[in-house]
Amino acid sequence: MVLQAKGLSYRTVDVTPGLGQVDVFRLSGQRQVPILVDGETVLADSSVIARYLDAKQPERPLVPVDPQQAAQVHVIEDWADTTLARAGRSLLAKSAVLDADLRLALLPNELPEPLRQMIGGLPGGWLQSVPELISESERTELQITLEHLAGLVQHSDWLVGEAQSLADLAVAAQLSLLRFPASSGQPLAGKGVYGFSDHPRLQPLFQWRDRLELSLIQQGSEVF
Ligand SMILES: N[C@@H](CCC(=O)N[C@@H](CS)C(=O)NCC(=O)O)C(=O)O
Repeated sequence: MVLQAKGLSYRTVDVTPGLGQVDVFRLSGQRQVPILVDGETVLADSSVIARYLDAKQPERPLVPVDPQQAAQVHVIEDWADTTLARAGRSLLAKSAVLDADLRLALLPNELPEPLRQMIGGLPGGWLQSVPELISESERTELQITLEHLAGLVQHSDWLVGEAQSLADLAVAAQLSLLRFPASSGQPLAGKGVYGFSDHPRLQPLFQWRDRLELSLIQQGSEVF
């Protein structure tokens, strides 16, 4: 999203969990994605990558010059990368356990059919006993915060100030765990965490995320 926002040309490489992470480790010394490879420079961690790209391509700054706004962007980005990311991952994992359709949609396309059928057919009763990874109060807090954000984006397209910032991209990216965007393609698009993805008060937030994605495609086509 940052590369698109910056109008920088890039190539993405999908990483298969497990084996594919060996290459990630060899390149970056750690196993998580995303990593950025820019010539001799290899960077891990989305925040580090975003700041590197912002410095490399100062047009359309993602961290505002105004120190007060820059601080707001930092706080929102950090919340999105930690609290929202953790909650999103936990809720999605639990939903995938309970919902065979979602579970199948999340599987890589190249997975052999017999394995796909086995994973899709795991018995619901046994799976129901998988514990919640976040507490009920964390879930409620998340719902309240997301409703605040939904209210905010009904008044402005940007979470901070009068321009797109890293805050918008960080929140939009993590919202994908709760309701997959059109760019996820079929069969994932529109699926997500039951209770969030379909919550009426959160729809303005997902619609904002969808608008943002579309505008990023436009910005990405204006490569510098
Ligand atoms: N703080 C990191 C978190 C990266 C992260 O959580 N990556 C996940 C996928 S979104 C991952 O690679 N998980 C595989 C693993 O931990 O082995 C960032 O913002 O880039």
